[in-house]
Amino acid sequence: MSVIVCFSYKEAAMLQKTAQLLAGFALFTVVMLYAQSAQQTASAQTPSSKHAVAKEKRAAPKMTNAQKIALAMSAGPAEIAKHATIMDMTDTSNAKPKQLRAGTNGWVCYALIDEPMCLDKEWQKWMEAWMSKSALKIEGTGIGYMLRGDKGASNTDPYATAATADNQWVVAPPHVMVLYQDPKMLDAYPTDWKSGGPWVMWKGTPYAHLMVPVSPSKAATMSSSK
Ligand SMILES: [Cu+2]
Repeated sequence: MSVIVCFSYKEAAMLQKTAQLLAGFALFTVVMLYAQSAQQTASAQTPSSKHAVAKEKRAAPKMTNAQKIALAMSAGPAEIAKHATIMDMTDTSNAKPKQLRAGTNGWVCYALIDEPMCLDKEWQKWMEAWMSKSALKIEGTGIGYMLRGDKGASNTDPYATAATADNQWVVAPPHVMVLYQDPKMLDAYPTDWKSGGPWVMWKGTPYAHLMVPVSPSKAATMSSSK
């Protein structure tokens, strides 16, 4: 009896152990299945986010240096652009423009998507000051060319990146830009861009300049209301 008891006790203990083991195994299995499904979910997400990144890269224009140089040169008169230094500013996430070609005439043409420009020395100083939001001292007349027009800017806020209800968003036609050593010269012109004639952009800021449309076919337009 004692043996039997002992046996059955042992048996019971074994059964208990087995049950514990089974329960433990079941729990282990559940945990493993859960982990596996979580892993599958994660791996299911990985390719799609990779895909999104690839898509984004595809959307950004992949230009050769020759295309960037052609873009930059299209902003100015051929005789000026031909001998100008070319700077790459197609990658707006990269704050530092990269030189693509050295020039000989003191002009710099910038490869900017949808708004290339060719700038003389005074305008280059202007560009540096504007980009670094620093003071600017104009020491002579400055001429800049944007013969392809631009993709839009606020007429009042030099750092606006999109149209708002009251920032006078202007998409300019092909134009020449003028800087005066004496900024009071700008007072002779209106700030109204709708007449088709020259107007002052960013009046009252250190970066105020004259915009002179050179294309009669396209008047300056405004993409926001009024
Ligand atoms: Cu301009």
